[in-house]
Amino acid sequence: MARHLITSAIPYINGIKHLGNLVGSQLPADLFARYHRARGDEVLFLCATDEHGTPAELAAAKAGKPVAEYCAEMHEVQARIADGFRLSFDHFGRSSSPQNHALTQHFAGVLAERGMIREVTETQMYSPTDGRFLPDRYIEGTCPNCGFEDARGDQCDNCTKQLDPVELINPRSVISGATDLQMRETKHLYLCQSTMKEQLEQWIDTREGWPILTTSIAKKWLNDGDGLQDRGITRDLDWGIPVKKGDQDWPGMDGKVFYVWFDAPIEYIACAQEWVDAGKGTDWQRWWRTDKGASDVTYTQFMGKDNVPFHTLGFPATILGSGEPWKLVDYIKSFNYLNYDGGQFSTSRGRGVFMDQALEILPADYWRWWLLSHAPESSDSEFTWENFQTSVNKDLADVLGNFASRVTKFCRAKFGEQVPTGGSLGPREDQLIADLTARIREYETHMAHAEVRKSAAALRAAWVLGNEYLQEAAPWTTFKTDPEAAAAQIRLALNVIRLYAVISAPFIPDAAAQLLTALKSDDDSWPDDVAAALNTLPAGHAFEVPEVTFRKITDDERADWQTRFAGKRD
Ligand code: B3M
Ligand code: ZN
Repeated sequence: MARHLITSAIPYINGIKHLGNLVGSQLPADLFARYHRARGDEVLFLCATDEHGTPAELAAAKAGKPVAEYCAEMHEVQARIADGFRLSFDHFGRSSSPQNHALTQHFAGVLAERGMIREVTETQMYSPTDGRFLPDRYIEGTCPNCGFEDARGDQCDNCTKQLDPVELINPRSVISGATDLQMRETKHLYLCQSTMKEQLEQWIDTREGWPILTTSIAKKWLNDGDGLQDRGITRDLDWGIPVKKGDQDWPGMDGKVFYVWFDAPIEYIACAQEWVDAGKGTDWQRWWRTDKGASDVTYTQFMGKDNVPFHTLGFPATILGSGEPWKLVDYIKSFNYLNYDGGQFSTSRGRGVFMDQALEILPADYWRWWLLSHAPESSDSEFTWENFQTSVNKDLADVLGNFASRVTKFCRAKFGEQVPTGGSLGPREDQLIADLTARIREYETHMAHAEVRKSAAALRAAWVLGNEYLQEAAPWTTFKTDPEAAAAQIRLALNVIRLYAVISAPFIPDAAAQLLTALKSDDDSWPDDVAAALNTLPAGHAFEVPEVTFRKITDDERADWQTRFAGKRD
């Protein structure tokens, strides 16, 4: 049995994500996980919340809550919404878990022992009033470039210039507003990834079939400017994983924590430990340690393009640098951005649809279908309400939903609510079976390569075949002259509905389950042999006409939603 380890980039804890975030990692990862489970493969699908770093501290301060409490609450919120979208994580962990603390400190200890970490003394802004060093985002002041008064230490939001906090005019502490800031010396740790340039380059060059988006970003970081830089892996924050060498204190590192991008990918591993500790699994090492059975695992990561450098260089540097037998990623699937209605999604301005809002207005499957069938793979893509309305109404309501509804209703009217008996299949039916087989094999090929849009197109094409068949065979006409032949056509069509439910489940799990329930079938085995699969429901098998599987989106709704999500979230 093939074994697939699948991870989605772990979303930041501060706030609810928008649909662009969803389609950039969690949703396609879920599609892939569901598909492999449906094929009978063994799957471990992991995700978590990314809980450290300045954004978490700042968001908690804004919410007026202790950061640990804020993170615990937001984790629950994100878990509930993920559930609403039917994201089928085997475990949804937390990067602040004790498991990740221990593992991150372990990696730092091993890397230090192997000479992969150096200590660097730097000068940094210190606030006597706050009694701490201030990270870039904790300092604001006037932009030297445009005069904007609330420029952040790392960047001016007004003119977008990247800044160093020392360049700010009249710098002040974001925490207390104190202006008596001083430059003081402090020590930080750097991961010596520059020494691993050749090893990383060689590894990337030998990956086969990786998306161009992934390798081109990795190569750019390897070779641009001065090439791969050593990376600071510590920060002056209260919230985070305390800097230690394994379980030993690290002299001179009191009060410092690891940089969020050092510990976040390690959570992919820690999450598997959390999964075991939560009683959901028994052995995490056979997924993660090549000396403990993980060498036959295929590991696929899903993420947005901005996360690629950390996964092609940063995390592999941690893994390879440790010299320990950890499983390295086999395939990195990355995505471009999804734009929103002529602009960008904006969390700060509340522009676009956020995950909680999406579920308030329509069931998960509508969103899943649109997002996946328009996934920003080869380039950025755009969400427009017109396009959303058209796709849902056409693909889901007119094609798939309508097929299921026409066939079952016709059967009920003429033969009753059971699969009709009699008649036999002719050349037209053989052709349908052959065409479906071709589409399904195509779908499998695209899925195997995590080609999301192409998989959606193949699936849609399979749905269309059913409608075309129905149109041509016209059982309602056949019935008048040859009821036996119509019975055979409808028997096949009912089986096609079941087949659609099975192959569509990775995209639209709720609708698929609803169709199987209506057909009173619990056989969701994959149609390796399509002809055989179309004999699953025998003559005489009882079924029910399903409730409306997909309803249409009206023009009024479309116009209403367009206005509602144009700006400021209420
Ligand atoms: N939290 C960034 C993001 O959500 C970051 C991903 C971490 S993956 C280890 O886009
Ligand atoms: Zn500026």
